[in-house]
Amino acid sequence: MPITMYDLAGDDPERRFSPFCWRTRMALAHKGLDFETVPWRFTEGDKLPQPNAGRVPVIVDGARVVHDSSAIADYLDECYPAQPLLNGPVVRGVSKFIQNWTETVLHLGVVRLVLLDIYRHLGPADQEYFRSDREKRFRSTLEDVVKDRETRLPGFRASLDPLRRTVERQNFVSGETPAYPDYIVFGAFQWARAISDFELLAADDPVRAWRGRMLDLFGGVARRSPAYGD
Ligand SMILES: N[C@@H](CCC(=O)N[C@@H](CS)C(=O)NCC(=O)O)C(=O)O
Repeated sequence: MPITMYDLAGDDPERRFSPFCWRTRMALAHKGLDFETVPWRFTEGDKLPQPNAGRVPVIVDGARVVHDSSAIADYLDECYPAQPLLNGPVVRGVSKFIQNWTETVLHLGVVRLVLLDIYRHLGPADQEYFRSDREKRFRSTLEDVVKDRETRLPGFRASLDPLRRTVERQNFVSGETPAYPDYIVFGAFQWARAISDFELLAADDPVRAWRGRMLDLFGGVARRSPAYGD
C-alpha cells in the first residue's frame, strides 16, 4: 500500500507550495517509495489523520501516522534505511544547523518577498484565515509586508552567500549527491516558485544552477508541479 502524504495546496489542488511538504516529498522520492499525496488546505484541520499538530506534512504509512517534516525524515530513515536521507550522527547533527538557518534566515527572507502572492493563490476560506493570521503575526497588512520588495531583493540575495559559496564548489549542499539537507533548503525555493513569479535568483547565480539540478531530480517531480519560472 502506498504511503499517503497530506500536502498543502492552493485553490488549484495541484499547486503545492509548502516548504516543509516539499522536504517530505523529495525525501519520499529519494527513497524511491510508492506514495500518493492528498491536497490539504489551511482551513481543513479536521481532515488530517490523528495525531497531528494542525500542520502539514503528515504521512500515513499503514497503521503509522507521522507528522512534522523532521520526524518524518527520521521515520523514513529508520523504517526504510536504504538510500539514507541523513547518513550517520554527524550529518544528522550538522543538518540541524542547515535547518535552523533555513527556517530563520531563508524562510523569513522569502516570505517577506512573496507573502501576498501566497494569498493570491488561496481559495476564499483560506484567504480569510491567512490574511487574519499572517497580518497578526507580521503586525502589518500583507500588502505592506511586500511593498518595497524590489529594494530588498539585493539584501535577500546577499543573505544566500553561505549557500552560494557551497553550491558553486560542489553539486549539492550534501556534496556530490543530494540528500536531506538539500531538500530542507530546496523547500524554500520551491515554495516561492510555486506561488510567485517574482524571481528570487539572478540568471547567473550558482544558487539558481543548483535549484535547476534539484528540479531535475527524480524525473523532475518538482519541475512538473505547477510553478513559475525555471
Ligand atoms: N515544524 C513543522 C512545520 C510545518 C508547518 O508549519 N506547515 C505549515 C505549512 S508550510 C502549516 O501546515 N501551516 C498551517 C497554518 O499555518 O495554519 C514541520 O517541519 O513539518
